[in-house]
Amino acid sequence: MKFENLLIETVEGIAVVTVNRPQALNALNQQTLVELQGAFADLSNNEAVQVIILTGSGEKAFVAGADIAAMQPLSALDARQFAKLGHEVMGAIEKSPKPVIAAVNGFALGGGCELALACDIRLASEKARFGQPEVNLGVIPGFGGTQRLARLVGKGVALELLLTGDLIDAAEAYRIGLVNKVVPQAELLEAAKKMAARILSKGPCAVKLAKEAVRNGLEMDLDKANQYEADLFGLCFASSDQKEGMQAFLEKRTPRFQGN
Ligand code: DAK
Repeated sequence: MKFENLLIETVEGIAVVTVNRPQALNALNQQTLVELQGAFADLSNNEAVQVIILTGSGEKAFVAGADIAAMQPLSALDARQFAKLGHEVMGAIEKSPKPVIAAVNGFALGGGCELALACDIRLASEKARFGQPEVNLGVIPGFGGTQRLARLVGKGVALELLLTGDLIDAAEAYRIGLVNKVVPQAELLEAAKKMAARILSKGPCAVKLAKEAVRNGLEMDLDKANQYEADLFGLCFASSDQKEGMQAFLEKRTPRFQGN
């Protein structure tokens, strides 16, 4: 697939996907969403890619939201279709078998914050700003923000952000658990790559199943979720990674995982 609004570079198993519409602070229009959908389908099926980093071009914005100019004239049915496409993209990221790290390099507002929320881990630069300012525009989040934000930071904090539309800085985002780590802007991509490389060195089957266990388990009650975890734990023992990982430990050497 050819991309107009995305840059994708893969080096040593780590794919960096950059949303590249700097003239609109990387806002998500229909085409960008379709491209993200295609990119994540490709990358999720590409065996050469093991970890994905998602970021925005330039120093100002990660993604400043859904594209307001494109949304303004939509009919109710078109808006529903647009929201459906956004949900599909966020779902594709969340369900990707590869870990996805958001490297938030600036404004992550509205749909941009929702995009970061769909990722597995969020690293932020000191310049990052987060918010769900949709209420300023007379709408509510349309790409899962009311749900994923509340699940991540809790109902009260999420509602404060959703009802006031206030923006928060990276330090506050870290304090409320919206981001995992804050680093200087110049070090952001390197920090994301370093974390990706750490994940890449682990047993690939286990990494994939751990993501699956957390994602699906959170939708279940605790008893069912623990049973599900036990099933996936058992499944690890069907992999050569488990044999190699434990053998390497016993032989006091670094494991050589095959990912099967
Ligand atoms: N969409 C389109 N263009 C945008 C944009 C956006 N979200 N954000 C910025 N831009 C454009 C600006 O219009 C401007 O374009 P020009 O005037 O140069 O042509 C350019 O990017 C630079 O922006 P500014 O001149 O405004 O830059 P400043 O530094 O002054 O301000 C800012 C930066 C990020 C504070 C400001 O641009 C801003 O407030 N942007 C809007 C942020 C925002 O409200 N984001 C949330 C968008 S709403 C749904 C589906 C989806 C959604 C909701 C419902 N359904 C279908 C139900 C999702 C909604 C959203 O994400």
